[in-house]
Amino acid sequence: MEFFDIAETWSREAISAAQIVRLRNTVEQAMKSPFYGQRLKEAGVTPGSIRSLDDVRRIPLTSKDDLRAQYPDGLICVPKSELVRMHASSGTTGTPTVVYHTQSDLNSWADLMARCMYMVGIRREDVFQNMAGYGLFTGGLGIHYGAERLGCLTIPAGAGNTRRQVKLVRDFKTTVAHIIPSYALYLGAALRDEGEDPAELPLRIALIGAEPHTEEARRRIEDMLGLKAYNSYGLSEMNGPGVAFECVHQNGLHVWEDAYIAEIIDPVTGEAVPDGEVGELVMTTLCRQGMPVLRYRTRDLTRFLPGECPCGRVHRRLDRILGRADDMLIVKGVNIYPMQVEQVLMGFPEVGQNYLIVLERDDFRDVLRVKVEIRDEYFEEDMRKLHGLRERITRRIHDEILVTPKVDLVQHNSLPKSEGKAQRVQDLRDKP
Ligand code: ADP
Ligand code: K
Ligand code: ZN
Repeated sequence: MEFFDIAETWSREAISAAQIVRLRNTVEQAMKSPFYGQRLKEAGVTPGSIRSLDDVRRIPLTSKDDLRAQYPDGLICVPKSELVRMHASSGTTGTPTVVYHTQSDLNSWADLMARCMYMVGIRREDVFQNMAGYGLFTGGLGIHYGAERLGCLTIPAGAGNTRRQVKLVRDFKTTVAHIIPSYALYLGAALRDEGEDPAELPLRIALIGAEPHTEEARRRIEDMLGLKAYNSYGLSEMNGPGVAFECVHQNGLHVWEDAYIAEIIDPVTGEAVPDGEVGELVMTTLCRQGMPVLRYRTRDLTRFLPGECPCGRVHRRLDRILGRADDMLIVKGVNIYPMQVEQVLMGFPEVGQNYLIVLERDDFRDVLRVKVEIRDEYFEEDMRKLHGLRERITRRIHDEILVTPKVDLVQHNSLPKSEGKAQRVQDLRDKP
C-alpha cells in the first residue's frame, strides 16, 4: 500500500494523541479573535483545560449564522498582513460565510487535497482537468493546488462550455477530471446526443462532489463515462474539498482526523448520537492558523460507518451525505429528502440526467410534483408506453417516500440547468 502522507498510516492512539495537542493549540489560536475569545471565556474553556478528546464537547458549537454575522471580516486570528487568500461559501443557502487563509493554511490544504487524489491512484503522470468553477468557490483553486502539489499537469478549465471541455480532454489526453455530479451526468448525455460514446474519452477517474448525489447517480456517471468516480466532500468553512474522501473501496469517505475533529450530533438536542446513527456533522479545524473554526455545525446529515476499511487507514469513514438539514422537505407532514427521489429516478434507464422537484399548494393541500427528463429514444415511443412509465415512476417514488407525487415526463434538456450546484427543488407553496 502506498501513502502520500505518514498521517494516513497512524493508529487510533496516534490520531487521538495528535488531536489533543492540536485541539489545545487551536483553542489557543482561536482565542485571539474577539468572537472566540469571548465565547470560550464564557464557557470556561482554556487550552490547559483540554485534557481528553471528550473535552471538545465543552466548546460551544459555532453555527452558520455565527459566521455570517462576522461577514465580511471573518474570525481572523493572525495579523491581517499574514493573510494571503479569502474564499466564501457558494451561498447556496443565504448570505455567504467568508474564510481567510495564511500561506501555511494553504499549504496544508493542498497537502490534504493531494493526499485524497493520491489515495485513489492519481499520480504525477496524470493529466488533471478541473471542470469546477474557479473564483470564490473552493472547488476551483482548492483542488487546483492539490493537483499541482501532487505533480499532475493541471488544466484549469473552469465550469461549463461542454464543447471546450471535451476538446481539452481529447487534445491534452486528460485522465482525471474534477466535476460536479449533475454536470457529469449532463456532459455524458450531451456527448451521447451527438452520437459519441463518452466512454471513449481518455478519462479514467472523476472526482465528484460539492453537492449531494446518490449511489445510483455515481454508478450512472461511471458507466456512461467509463471511469471510476470518487466522492469528494468538503465545505468552505473547513477549507473546501479535501475534508473527507473515498478510497478505492468506495465504501464511505475517510475524514482526515489528523486535520479535523468530526462529530455527529442530534440536530435538535446537540448531543452526540450513538455511533452509526444519522445526525448533523460537526467539524473542528486542527491545523488552521488564519481562521480556526471550532465545532462548526455543517447542517450536513450523515453517519459514521462502522468497521475497519480494507485499505488500512483508520481515519473514520462518513457515509455519503444524505442531504442538508435545510434541504429536508415537509410534504403532507412527511419528511422527505431530494436524494430519496433521485435514488428512484436514477434507477430508470428511460430517465435522463435532469429532474426537478416542485412543491405546490392546491386548495391548502401540498402537492409534490416531480418533473423528469426522459431520454429521446423513449420520449418518441407511443403514449401507452409513456403512460405506463409514468405510473411505474409514481409508484416507486411513493414506495420510497410514502407520498404520491404528480409525475410529469418532460423532454430531454427542457429543465433549467445550472453550471454550478444543481437546484433540485423549487418551493412554490407560499407564492401567490
Ligand atoms: P454552500 O454551502 O454555499 O454550498 P460550499 O461551497 O462551502 O458552500 O459548499 C459546501 C457544502 O456542499 C457542504 O456543506 C455540503 O452541503 C455540500 N457538499 C460538498 N461536497 C459534498 C458531497 N460530496 N456530497 C454531498 N454534499 C456535498
Ligand atoms: K506531471
Ligand atoms: Zn479506505
